[in-house]
Amino acid sequence: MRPASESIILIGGGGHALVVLEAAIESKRSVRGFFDDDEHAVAWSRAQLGRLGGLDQAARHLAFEDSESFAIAVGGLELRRRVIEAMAAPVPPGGHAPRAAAAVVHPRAWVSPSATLGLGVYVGPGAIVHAHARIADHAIINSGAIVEHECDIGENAHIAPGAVMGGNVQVGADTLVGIGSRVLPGVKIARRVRVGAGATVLRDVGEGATVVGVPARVR
Ligand code: JB2
Repeated sequence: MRPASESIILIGGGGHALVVLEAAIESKRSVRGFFDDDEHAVAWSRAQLGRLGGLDQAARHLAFEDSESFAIAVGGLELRRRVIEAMAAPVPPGGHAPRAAAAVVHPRAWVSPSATLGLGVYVGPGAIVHAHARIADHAIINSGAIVEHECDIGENAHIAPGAVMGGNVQVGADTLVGIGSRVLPGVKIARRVRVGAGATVLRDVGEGATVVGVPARVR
């Protein structure tokens, strides 16, 4: 059980950080600050959250800070992957492994009690994660997305706002399922795929492909 006093820091200070910040605050979490290379990032200019340093400094900070967990709060999947790797890097002398990443779930999301959420997952307002769905570490289930029963969403995948995954859909690691797209029940989407906004995916999609349109075709 996480101590009530534990605060989290956000790694990233742009638009995605704003939504993670608000979800954290709405769910009564304390957010101490953010890391971003841009001193004037919107987490500071719009939300007055304090900047703690550049992105490269986050892992070192966490290695020497006992009371803080973290959430990756950049939206770009390649940059998110780089942060995941930085957090898993060897611990500096005298430091310790970072605390486990914090899942941030907006209180207006609905997550089935039989679903499982990994570390560092973000679930936005209006999202539904239904029965026995599995959401792997650091995945994003963004505002209003629907992840139906028994879906399997991979590590660092992003189900964008309003996207709908039918039952038993599989989405691989580092895959982006774009805004408002639809994936039919049972379809398997591999790793590092891009599904374009508004696409309707009827068939399985292979690793690294980009698919667009209705019905979705490889581009
Ligand atoms: O290559 C990079 C880099 N790219 C962006 N290296 C480093 N060190 N930092 C980078 N950044 C930082 O991430 C920028 O300084 C910026 O503060 C932040 C990205 O902010 P932005 O608002 O552009 O995007 P985001 O990643 O927070 O959110 C994106 O993804 C969300 C899921 C946007 O497309 C949002 O609209 C979207 N909802």
